Amino acid sequence: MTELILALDVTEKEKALRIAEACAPHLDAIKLGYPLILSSGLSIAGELEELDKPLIADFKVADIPNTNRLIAEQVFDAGFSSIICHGFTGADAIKACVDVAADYGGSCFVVAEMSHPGATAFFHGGTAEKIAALAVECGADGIIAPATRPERVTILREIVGKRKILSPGVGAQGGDAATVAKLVDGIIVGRAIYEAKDPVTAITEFSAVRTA
Ligand code: 3DU
Repeated sequence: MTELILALDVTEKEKALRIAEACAPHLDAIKLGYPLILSSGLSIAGELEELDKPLIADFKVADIPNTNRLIAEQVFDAGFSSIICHGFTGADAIKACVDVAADYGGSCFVVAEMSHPGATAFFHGGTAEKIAALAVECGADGIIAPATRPERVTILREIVGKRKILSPGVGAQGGDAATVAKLVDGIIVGRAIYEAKDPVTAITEFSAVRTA
């Protein structure tokens, strides 16, 4: 089974809450990032709590270990169950997020390779592989890898083994849900759901991956 994670990048709070509630029966987790948090505040996490779905904080944390720790503590105090950090910052910075996640009984995912076209400039040439290995070494729960490049996901899977791979880039960015779902533990879908005329119909189509 592959999890279906909704990327709730909706900057209008009431609309975000409405979509989350309507889609909740068809999803496994909700990922919140800067667009919604900056427009609605961190307290939106508390308002989503009643849906009883894990909340993933996609802040792609990328600072020194102490600042990463302070950010991660805010995230878990707000009610999130997972945090996403960058990995190019190195082992100590990753570890800071992993350690806070463990303290709260949560999880930490490390961005190994991004999904947009420009990501190849820095993530290719061995960097994504190094980050994935570092994520494992630091005890992270998994990595983020691009649905837009299934062949890269396969390479990164070799490195992370049974650790989780969550994969954004399905739908609006061109990634194919069924193809990537076979390779990863969770697909992350945003615009293809929340920009659809009927988000519930849209998410129902993606939710086939949950039973495949
Ligand atoms: O393209 P979508 O609208 O389905 O949204 C994808 C989400 O995943 C969005 O929140 C984006 O910030 C996040 N993401 C990527 O798209 C690619 C990455 O490498 C990492 C995160």
